[in-house]
Amino acid sequence: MTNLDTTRSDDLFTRAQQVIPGGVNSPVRAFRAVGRAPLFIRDAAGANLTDVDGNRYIDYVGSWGPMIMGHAHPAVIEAVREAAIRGTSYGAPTELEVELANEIVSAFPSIERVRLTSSGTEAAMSAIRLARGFTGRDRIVKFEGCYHGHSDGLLVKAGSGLATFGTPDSAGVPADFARNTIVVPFNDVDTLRQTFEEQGTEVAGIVIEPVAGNMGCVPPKSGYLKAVRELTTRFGSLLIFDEVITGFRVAYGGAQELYRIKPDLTCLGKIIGGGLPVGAFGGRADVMDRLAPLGPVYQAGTLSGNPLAVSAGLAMLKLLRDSKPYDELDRRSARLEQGLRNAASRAGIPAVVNRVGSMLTSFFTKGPVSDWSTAKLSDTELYGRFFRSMLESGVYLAPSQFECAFVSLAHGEDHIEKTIEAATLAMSALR
Ligand code: KE4
Repeated sequence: MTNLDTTRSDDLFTRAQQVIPGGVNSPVRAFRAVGRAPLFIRDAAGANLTDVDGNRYIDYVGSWGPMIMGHAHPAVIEAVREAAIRGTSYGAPTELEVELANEIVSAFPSIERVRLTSSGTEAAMSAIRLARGFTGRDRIVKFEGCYHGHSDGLLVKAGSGLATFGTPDSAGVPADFARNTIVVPFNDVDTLRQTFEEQGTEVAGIVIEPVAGNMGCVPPKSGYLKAVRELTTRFGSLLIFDEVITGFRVAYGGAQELYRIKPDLTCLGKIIGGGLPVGAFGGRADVMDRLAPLGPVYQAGTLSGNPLAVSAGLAMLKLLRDSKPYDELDRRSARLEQGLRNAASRAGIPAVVNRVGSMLTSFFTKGPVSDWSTAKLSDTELYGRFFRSMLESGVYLAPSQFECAFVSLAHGEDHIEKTIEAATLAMSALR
């Protein structure tokens, strides 16, 4: 039952499904995890989205992370407009790319060289190829519940026994491609240590979301990232931080600044493109300089460093560098976290809220949620009901229990309080 008029969205969805698989260009957008048809968006500004039926929402998806300063920020829009007038792509180096590379290098001391791509998937895929090329080893370690884009070798789930070779987690991924990916639980030092004792000298690298965002928000346990760093150093494997979400999100220098860990390689995306298609990977010069055209590891991209995406990204990073909004983002997000927690306990609904900075998730389970095995105990049907009720109240959350809500600097006190009110109403209706 809904009192939202979504006539035009529904019509567009019917039409979209005739020509686009599932009617969407990325699966999570289909709203299948939350039991209703997706909304088609007309425009966005600040903290708000407006759908094609004119319904307005407080948006906590923020394009899955890039919109940390709010949608359609004037500085970003102006930068893109100015760049577009000079042409949309040259397929040749530009001064802007040097500027953005310098901005990233100065924000991330572990990054001495950086290469831009057009997506986070490309960044992670390329960083792994580079780790393999640099070490001459084939195996990669990834963590259950962490996501690094959709390259074949990363669409892998844990093998039959713990720390054994992975098996494909998608049709179309040959078993052979999965064989070199070892999948172990996140936040479990003992299993990781055992894995390295057994096969550490075969491991080219570990790829990890330092704060997991793709099983919902799951912070690293105290000392965990330090143990991961020590193990990779001891066995000569590279440590790859996938900071596509956390880069410039949880701190200007990402999770590696927050937790004081120096990875060998870092993947970036989302915020560094200001909402335009972008990714990046960077790190130690002795590793990065193995990339073509200097070295034997090939990697390329027609639109890598595209002037529009780079202009948007530069404008975004300058906004963040000059305003350093992280304390304010943390304050507002803490208020939201507390409000969500109070709403659940008042309604007697088992829920736990995990938060790092301005990324947070309410898990409908009694918790704690510290890895995929505990995250997946969440009541996804209840989350679906909560999502739909929040939508009716004008709040647009991530259409999946296993994603994050993102607070932007455009989410003022009024937005946060309205969200808490809506959550209190929604939770009480869940009983
Ligand atoms: P893209 O290829 O989607 O730009 O980035 C892949 C990626 C890599 N690493 C991390 C940590 C990521 O979170 C992502 C993509 N994130 C998802 C949402 N959690 C994008 C949303 C979608 O798939 O539609």
